[in-house]
Amino acid sequence: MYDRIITHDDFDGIISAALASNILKIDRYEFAGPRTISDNRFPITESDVVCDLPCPSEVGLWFDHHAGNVEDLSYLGRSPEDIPGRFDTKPSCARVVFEHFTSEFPERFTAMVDEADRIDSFDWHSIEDWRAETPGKVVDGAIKLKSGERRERFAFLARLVSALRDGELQAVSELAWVRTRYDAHVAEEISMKEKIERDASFLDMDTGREIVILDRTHHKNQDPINKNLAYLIYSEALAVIEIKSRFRRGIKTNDIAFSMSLSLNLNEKEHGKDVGEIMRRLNIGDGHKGAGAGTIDCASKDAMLTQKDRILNKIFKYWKEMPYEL
Ligand SMILES: [Mn+2]
Repeated sequence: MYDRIITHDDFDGIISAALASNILKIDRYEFAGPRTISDNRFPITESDVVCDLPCPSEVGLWFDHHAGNVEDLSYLGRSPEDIPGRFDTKPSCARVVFEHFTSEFPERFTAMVDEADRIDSFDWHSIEDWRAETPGKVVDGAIKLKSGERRERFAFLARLVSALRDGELQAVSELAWVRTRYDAHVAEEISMKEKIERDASFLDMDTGREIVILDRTHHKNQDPINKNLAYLIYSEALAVIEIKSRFRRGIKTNDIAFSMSLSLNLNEKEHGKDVGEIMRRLNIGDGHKGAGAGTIDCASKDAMLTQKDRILNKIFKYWKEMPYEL
């Protein structure tokens, strides 16, 4: 009935595919990011199962947990009830697939779904907890590896789905072909950390060094970094802001993007800091309590430099108005 699984190319997508593959006996997999699906760049038919991605116009089964995707459907006059499969606002799509077929899964899938919940919702108690090496995080790191060819990565992901469909998460995390990619990912993080160290600063008025600022706008090529790695250098900081130039067709523009997130160490506290609220007050973007982003278009480089300072000063002002302890 269904002959192909199309899934998000992240940990949650991979676990979702392993679950669906186990139950539906499908062994053809394709991987995509959300934009590829919403831009209709990937032909999908009624014989496809789609996981952890926006809902295509035609689909066999659709499994997802992103509230934003249901909102997009509603603009088209569609609702999840009319689409075969299941939608639920769970911490992971893997959880949605698991609950849909629940009693039919072998016990070993429980650990995978628990890990998908934590990894997909970034649900860590502290920085230490986030950094602790677990089987799930080894597999996640192997998926996140940036270097290498696309084709090679997709072949790895397909092999990974099959391995997780048939074996324990722990055993899969110990396979040499998984471990090699994980080790390369760890090396990439070390070089990201060095880049972060070079770009990091604090505002003059931020005497308590609460917000790490990673200004990457002076770089010609802004290779991706994981801004959370800043907490490994500034473990006492409460938030990180990354500022990047926006590119259009490979060309750097004067438009800039801010992304901000709270330290995981704040998860242990009752506090009033809210990044989404800061972005909304600035009227440049949106987000939730723990993370948010915004963009601002600038007519010239001078305008960009002025706006950047203005926005940073305002962020700091709004930040200080929010209580640290409730
Ligand atoms: Mn997901």
